[in-house]
Formats: sequence, C-alpha cells, structure tokens
Amino acid sequence: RHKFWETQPVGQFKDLNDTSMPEGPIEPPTAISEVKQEPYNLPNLYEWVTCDMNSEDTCAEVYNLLSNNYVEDDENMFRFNYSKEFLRWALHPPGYYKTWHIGVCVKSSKKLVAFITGIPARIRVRSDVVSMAEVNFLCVHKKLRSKRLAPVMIKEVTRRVHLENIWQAAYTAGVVLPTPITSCQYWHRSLNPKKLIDVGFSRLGPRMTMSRTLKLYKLPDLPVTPGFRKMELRDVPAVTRLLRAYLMQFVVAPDLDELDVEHWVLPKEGVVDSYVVESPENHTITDFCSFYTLPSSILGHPTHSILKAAYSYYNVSTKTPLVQLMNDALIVAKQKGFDVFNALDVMHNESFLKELKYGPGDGKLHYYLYNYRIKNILRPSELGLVLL
Ligand code: NHW
Ligand code: EN5
Repeated sequence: RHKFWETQPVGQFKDLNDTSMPEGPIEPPTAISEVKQEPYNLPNLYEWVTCDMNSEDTCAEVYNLLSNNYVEDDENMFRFNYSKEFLRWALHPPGYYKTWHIGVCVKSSKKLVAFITGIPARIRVRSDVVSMAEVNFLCVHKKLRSKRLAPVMIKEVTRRVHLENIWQAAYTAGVVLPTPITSCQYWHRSLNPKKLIDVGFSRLGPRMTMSRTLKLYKLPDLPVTPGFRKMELRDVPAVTRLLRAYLMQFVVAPDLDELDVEHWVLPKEGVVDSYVVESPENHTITDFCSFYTLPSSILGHPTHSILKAAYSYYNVSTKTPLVQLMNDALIVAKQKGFDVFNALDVMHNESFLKELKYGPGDGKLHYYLYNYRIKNILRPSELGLVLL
C-alpha cells in the first residue's frame, strides 16, 4: 500500500500493537562521510535548485507555485495562500540552512514546478531534546502529480538534513501516512459569518436565520482583560519563561530559547500577532496568546477571492482564565478583519473551543516524526507543537 513509506524509518502500521519496540531513534546516525554526496536523480527534464528566499524574484516564484498548487480542502473550494512575508519568516528561523529550501525546475525554462523545505528545530520528546528538521511546503505542480516525484524530494531533503548531522524530523499532513504520533481535529470560530456562509465555508445551521447567526457570533469591540496589549521586544524574556514552563507538560513540544521566541512570536505585521497580559498591579507578564495569518484563496467565487484566517498558535495562561484570554484573541482578530479563527485540539485548546463557539471542521491534521518511534499514539492534548 505505501511503496515509498514502507522503506523509510518511520513507525509502520503493522507494528502499532508491538509493545516490545523501544521509544527513540529507529535507526542510528551514520558518519556524515557515508551520506550520499550527490543529489538524487530527477527525471531528465528537471533539475534541483536551492531557493534563496531573500531574493524577491525567487520568493515570488515560490509564492506563485504554492498559491496555485498547494493544499486544498477535500472539496477543492479553498487553497492555502501563504504570503511572501510569511514564507520568508517561516523559512528563516535562527540557524536556518539555505540548502534546505529546495526547488525543482524545468531545465529548459527554469520554471519552478516543485518545492520542499526543512528548518532546524529542537523538539523535546518526553525528556529527550532532539535536533530535528521540520519539513513543510511539499508541493508538486498539479500537472506533475502521481509521477512519484514526492518520494525523490523527500529523499533529497533527508539527504541534505543528514549532511548537517541531523537524523530526525517532524512534519504534519492532512492525509494519513505511516504512522501518526497523534491526529488532531481542526475547529473554526466564525468572525464574519455572513461571508463564511456566502463563500460556502460554513452553512446556516438548522433553525437558524442569518440575523440569529450574526447575533450568535457577535463580539465586543475591545478586549476585556485589563493589561492586555500587543507583545513587544522587551517582553521576550518573560514570554520565553512562560512558554518554556507551559510546554514542559506536553509529551512532544519545541524547546524554545529567547532567540526562537523573538523570531517565532514577536508580532510581525500580517504574519504573526501576539498579545501579553501585563499585570496592572506589578507589571509582570502573566499570560500570553498568539495567532498567525494564513489566508486561503476562495476558488471560483464570483465576488470573494480571499478568506482571511487566523490560526491559534501558542497560548499560555497563568492568571487570566484561558477562555477569557482566547475570547480577547477573537476580539482583536475580528477587529483586524479576520473572517475566521481556526484552532486545533492540541495543548489545552479543548477547554475553550466549545465555550467560545468554535465548531469542528471537516479537516484533520496528522502529526509525524521521522526516525523516532513513540510507543503509543498520543492524545492531541499531549501535543505541544504547532507547525505552520
Ligand atoms: S502536508 C502538505 C503536502 N502538500 C500538499 O498537499 C500540496 C498539494 N499536493 C501536492 O503537491 C505539509 C502533491 O500531491 C504532493 C504529493 C507533493 C503532496 N507527505 O509524487 P507522488 C508538508 O509539506 C506520498 C508525505 O506520486 P503526488 C509535510 C504518498 O503517500 N508523503 O504523489 C511534508 C506516496 O507514497 P506511498 C506524502 O501527489 C512531509 C507518494 O507520496 C504526502 O504527485 C514530507 C506519492 O508520490 C505528504 N503530504 O505528490 C515528509 N502526500 O509510500 C518529510 C503524498 O504511499 C519526512 N505522499 O506510495 C521527513 C524528511 C526529513 C528527514 C530528516 C532526517
Ligand atoms: C501543514 N502545515 O481541509 C498543513 N481545512 O477543517 C497541511 N474546512 O477549512 C495539512 N470542504 O470545516 C492541511 N468549515 C490539512 C487541512 C487542509 C485544509 C482543510 C478544513 C479544516 C477546513 C472548512 C471548510 C470546508 C469547506 C468544504 C470547514 C466548517 C466551519 C463551521 C463554522 C461554524 C461552526 C461549525 C464549523
């Protein structure tokens, strides 16, 4: 059934009930000198390119490939439309490798037809902090699908990761592959219900009129928590402490230092939004919430072309109830013009989803590790990792 994945060091479906297999790396690292030194072969018309995402032209080519060929929902009504600024941010964390931003071009025309990326990350699995690659943005042009190009791209990114002496990876997908460490549910909170219904993202519930629906999802104009404000550079040490302490309780979570937090959570216009609660009494940072901007193209709609979606990222509450903190996140997202706020049932998110009128979506997100076995599938609430 999985001619490629059966050959890879990943958990296999047939081993799911085998309790004798130990947790940890599936195969040991080899000497870097034993890593294949030349790129894998591509079909003759194509060649590998390393994509310099600092180049405006390259970034635009990647953006165009993804905006026309990346992930769609199961009914092909929406397609992720990551912005150029988002792609630059997502691919340039501390310590990134340019060689992990891999394109496939047509030799004759240099047209970009496929893409895959890795970025370095320290991921903790139970007590073990592991250097990994996070693999994302795997995309093959619609006209080149089902030609077994994806396995070659995965092998090539694996080779380039190995050359940096890194032997594990983390990735997510909407499809089931061998084998998920956990499977999460997408939840959606309507901010602009009229538009969501118009474009087919959601439906008028049974026995619901449009005016009842608008009233149901109405939000205040301003956050209610005293001391709730946009995160600033000076908050990085406090937010890092809050996040590190919070993420400790999950079985799988990133190991973030201040440099990571500065990159991944400091607000970046149109990319990532973060808020802190600063105690009006003693000016300490007690809570924090964040979301990233990932619009989707609306396919074939006469009047609307973009769905503006916010995705819940990392949230930590020590004083403000999480429900109130996340309601303030909805309020500021609504004020910024987002149409919908999305979240997975990871971390403590289940505790606010129903209360804040999120509904389950028709999509799932499966999480995977490469070359690292976990004994039992995790509950989504045991996962402390959000990939973009
Ligand atoms: S998930 C988003 C993936 N992208 C899309 O869905 C965009 C639209 N689709 C496409 O572009 C986030 C194509 O359909 C793609 C497959 C390119 C998906 N992950 O070339 P073939 C990520 O980016 C397997 C992994 O003929 P295609 C995470 C499939 O099971 N494998 O198919 C990426 C089959 O193998 P099998 C996937 O449709 C993580 C084989 O590909 C997959 O033309 C990557 C068929 O290949 C997916 N999403 O192209 C893994 N979708 O064994 C990283 C299909 O079943 C691993 N396949 O026969 C770690 C590497 C680093 C290790 C470091 C130590
Ligand atoms: C790796 N970084 O299917 C990502 N999205 O539910 C790659 N559904 O938006 C993997 N089909 O349920 C991505 N509306 C995997 C996800 C791919 C995209 C995807 C789903 C997630 C989605 C929407 C639209 C469905 C359109 C028809 C959906 C219902 C919303 C409703 C709001 C009111 C309360 C009930 C729910």
